[in-house]
Amino acid sequence: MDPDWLPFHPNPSKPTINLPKGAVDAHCHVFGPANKFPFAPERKYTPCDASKEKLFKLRDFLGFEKNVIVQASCHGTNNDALEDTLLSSNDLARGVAVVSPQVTKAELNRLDEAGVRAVRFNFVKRLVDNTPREIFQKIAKTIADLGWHIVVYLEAQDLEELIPFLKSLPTDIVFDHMARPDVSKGLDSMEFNLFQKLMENNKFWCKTSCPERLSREGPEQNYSDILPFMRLLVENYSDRVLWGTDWPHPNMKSHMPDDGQLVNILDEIAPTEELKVKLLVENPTRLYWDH
Ligand code: 0GY
Repeated sequence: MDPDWLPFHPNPSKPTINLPKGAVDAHCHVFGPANKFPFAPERKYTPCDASKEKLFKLRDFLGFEKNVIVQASCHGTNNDALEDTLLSSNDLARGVAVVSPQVTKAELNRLDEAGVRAVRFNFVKRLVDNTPREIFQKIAKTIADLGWHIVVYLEAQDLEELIPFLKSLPTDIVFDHMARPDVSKGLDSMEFNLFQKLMENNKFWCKTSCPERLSREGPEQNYSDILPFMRLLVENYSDRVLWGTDWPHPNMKSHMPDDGQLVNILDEIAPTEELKVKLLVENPTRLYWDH
């Protein structure tokens, strides 16, 4: 792994809140193990192994029933580790793959059979090389036929330019980590207003996840500066929000979060049982299991 890599928390705390039955951790990853599933040569970072066994153990410990596992950039377009995890999950996991434009129908059908329900388009420059829009368009057309959707990872400052492209895509779109708002600009920034306007359109969903990446205040202050962004989205778009731990928290530099603390934050961003059930059970189930 990279010399400055921060491994995931070795013993997270037990959450003090009870999650609703059927709760889904809708954003997490598996890495390797590298001796079985090598990382991609074109990767921008080399993480520590984060196995399916560790992920499933954490799921049970935190009180989740299911996972949605997102293919991370360090595995490129080789989805073998993801597929292997889905196949050992007992139908308790679904996947978001990353595919090349050369992907065959047979490969897509195999991934679908394993539990993949979406592809991810990554626009974050420190993670991936630029992909031409025509390539994304081509992939989008192919996966739309399977009833899959598209997950996008981008940063707030790139949103405006991407809007026409995102609107042109033929499937529902899920934004990772609320399209990474800049917390220092506050709730009323041009970018966050634009994002909310986009969320008025039923085609768009978002994950109200990753306080540890977006907060400037950090864990000592319970990430309190980013929580109003999350709560606003959960309350205003309660039928199209998802939540995930982001375990094993790739590329964290400031600190490694305690996953139990992240779960407890759900009480702040989805303060009623009804909101929690939508965020953690109904919405991810509709998007990933009822298809
Ligand atoms: C995340 C965030 C990150 C990494 C990736 O694909 C990835 O490598 O998604 C990041 O570094 O911000 O969602 O895990």
